[in-house]
Amino acid sequence: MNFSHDSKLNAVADKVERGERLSFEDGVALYTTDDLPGLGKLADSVRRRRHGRTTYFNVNRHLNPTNVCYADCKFCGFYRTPRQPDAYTHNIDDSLKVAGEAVKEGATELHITGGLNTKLPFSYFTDLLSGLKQHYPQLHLKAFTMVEFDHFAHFYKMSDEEVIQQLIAAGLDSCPGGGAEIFREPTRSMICAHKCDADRWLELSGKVHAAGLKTNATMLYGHIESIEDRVDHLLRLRAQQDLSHGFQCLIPLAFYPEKTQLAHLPGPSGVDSLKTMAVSRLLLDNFDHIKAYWVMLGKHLAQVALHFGANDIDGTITEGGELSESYSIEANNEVRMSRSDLVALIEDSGFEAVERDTVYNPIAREGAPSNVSLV
Ligand code: V47
Repeated sequence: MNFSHDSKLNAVADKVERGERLSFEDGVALYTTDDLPGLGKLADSVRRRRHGRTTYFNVNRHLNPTNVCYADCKFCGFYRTPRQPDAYTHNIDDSLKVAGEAVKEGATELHITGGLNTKLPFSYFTDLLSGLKQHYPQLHLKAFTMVEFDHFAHFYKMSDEEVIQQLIAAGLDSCPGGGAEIFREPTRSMICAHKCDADRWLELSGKVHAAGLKTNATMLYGHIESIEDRVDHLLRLRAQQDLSHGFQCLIPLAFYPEKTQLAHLPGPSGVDSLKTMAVSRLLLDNFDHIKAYWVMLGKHLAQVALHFGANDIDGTITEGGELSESYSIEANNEVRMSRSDLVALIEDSGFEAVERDTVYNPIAREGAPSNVSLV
């Protein structure tokens, strides 16, 4: 193929065309190319081969039962220590209220994650899930990261399998992709020393997949990590997916420095975010979906990201969420899009908007095809 002035990009493009798996060196070559449109075109060709013009979104809501956390991650502006005045833990009734509002708004998914809070018994989490399931059986409960699973197993002295089975019995349907951050050391220990390490995060993902649930994966980029850290991260995810096949999508998360211990850093540029989207699409040949998370990218860059390999834009979110309660890249903390806002955003960038459930089944709303706005 000869569509780029960058000979290294041309060489990778040839491999992509032949359907060959890309290497670590290919990942670095993609990241370091100065041919941004060429990189985007290559990722877009893969995206269109897999998904055509379809871009998925969902109607969801985030619920963070507690912001109390001992992990002290340098990139996090959400967590509080128990004595801080704005530390909180919702009781189950508060959470049920949030779920009730979400259902009224047409949500199909509740995305639940929270801090590692040593004041709560394990029954808090099973009661939360079973209460939600009992009152709102129509809501898919996408809950708890592999870091929370690790905390549950250690803190409540249970085996991983017991944790997984008890949460499933209580109503867990799938898991979000948080806590992956950057796998490679020493970077991981520099930004989140008190979280489980990469091998453990991947091991738990494999165990959840073996129990029959889908999970997501994330990569937090644009802080202190190197290009090599990012490529390593993506290839470890790819290797785990070869083993356990349960990851649905990757969400590259653009670091937002404000109100964190890394507030002196600038965060990633737009070009960096677009490159990350494209490299993720190209390296993760065994992941179906790449998500452009509009909350952290901003609505406008998320639109462009759809041309750089992403085929999903996440959901309506509504207020709340560990990435939105305290801050958002969006001006004046407006972390909410209606269903029709999302459809318009996707269509404006030249794609067909398809509402999905959490596990990527298209949803047809009563009286309207899945790509027609109701709100
Ligand atoms: O693990 C924390 C990241 C993650 C910041 O699975 C930050 O569908 C940017 O995983 N700037 C949690 N990012 C959120 C998450 C997620 C989000 C949306 C969809 C899904 C999904 C998962 O948020 C954390 C961390 O990587 N994060 N602080 C920050 N300052």
